[in-house]
Amino acid sequence: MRIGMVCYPTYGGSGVLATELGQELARRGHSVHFITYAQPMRLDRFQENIYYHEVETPSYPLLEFNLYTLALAGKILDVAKYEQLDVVHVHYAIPHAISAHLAKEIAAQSHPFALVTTLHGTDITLVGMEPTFHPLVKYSLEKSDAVTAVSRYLHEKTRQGFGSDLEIQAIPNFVDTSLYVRSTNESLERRLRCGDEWILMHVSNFRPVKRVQDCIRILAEVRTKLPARLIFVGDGPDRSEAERLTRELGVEEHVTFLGKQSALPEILSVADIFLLPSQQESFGLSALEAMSCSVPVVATNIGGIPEVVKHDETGFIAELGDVQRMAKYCVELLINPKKLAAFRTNARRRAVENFDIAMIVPMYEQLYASLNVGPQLTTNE
Ligand code: GMT
Repeated sequence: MRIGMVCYPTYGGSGVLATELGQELARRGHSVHFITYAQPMRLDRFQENIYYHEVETPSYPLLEFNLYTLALAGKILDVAKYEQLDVVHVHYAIPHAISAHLAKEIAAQSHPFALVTTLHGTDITLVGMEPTFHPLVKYSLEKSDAVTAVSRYLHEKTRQGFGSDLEIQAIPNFVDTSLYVRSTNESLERRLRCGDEWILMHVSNFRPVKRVQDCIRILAEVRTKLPARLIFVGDGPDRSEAERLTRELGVEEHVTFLGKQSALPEILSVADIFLLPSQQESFGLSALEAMSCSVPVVATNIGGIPEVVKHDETGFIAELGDVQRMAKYCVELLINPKKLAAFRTNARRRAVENFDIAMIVPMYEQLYASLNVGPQLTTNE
């Protein structure tokens, strides 16, 4: 099949997921055309069957505001026509689903394609609920040929917020468990771990919903019992406040900010516990990637997290903001080597058995095939 993949390239899990999906579809022989405003973060090597089309937004003195939504529609139209796309698969509804719908309408007679929209989280739970956007999102979901959500939680939330008659398929996020696997890297270990400190880790884009400050409070609490270090991977709006809080709590010597990094499996392999104290999380892809590297997760009982992290088995789940309890769970694991080892094994097993890329990507292939598009339609043109 010829698939157009539309996503946010640089920021967050929806772009990561779209890129990994596109790469796996390309390995399976499909042609995948990424259509977005910058090179997707994890699309950093040449791969057969992968193409990238950059969306450029024209500027003109009259156009005070960026017209990305329209520029994207125009680009989708162009790629659909010249690359004869069978499917355009958009990730994160706003504004991608609207742009793709507009392109689909214009292309309806000359080069029809199917539109698949995958919902990731705040496109439904936060931004999509804005009164200005809500009717647009609802309309674009109704007009998509298929809508998927990355968890059962998000599936339910979407039906509650946008209509119980909407047909939505829950297809969980996935991880390449052959890439995300625990490895030993002694020099990295030496650089990241100081002495006998346990390592807590958090990976995110530091948006307020991630509550990175809670990670620091958890560290401070754990340190009253055990030597521990917190390693942050990623960057974003709350980083400065996080740095300030480390100083306020007197733990600045025990917190490392690595910033944005691409060698995630190696870095995750150094962690003893992954922290995800989020306020909103439709799935928690970063937790899954950690679990795949045999790292147990301590997280909040929020959104789709319990679908990923099994309480008292692959990690622990606590109420939002309950820093004391999350710290207690960390200590409980760290002082009990047998339990920590068992949780590590369970975490890895859960990732492999339930969320491996080889199990989930065929679900998308089946979905595309069910839309009656593909080579059999294009041969008559
Ligand atoms: O919805 C967002 O806030 C953005 C989105 C993203 O692109 O980072 O994150 C969501 O999608 C991820 C991939 O499906 C999920 O793992 C995250 O849980 C989800 N984030 C939220 O729901 C806050």
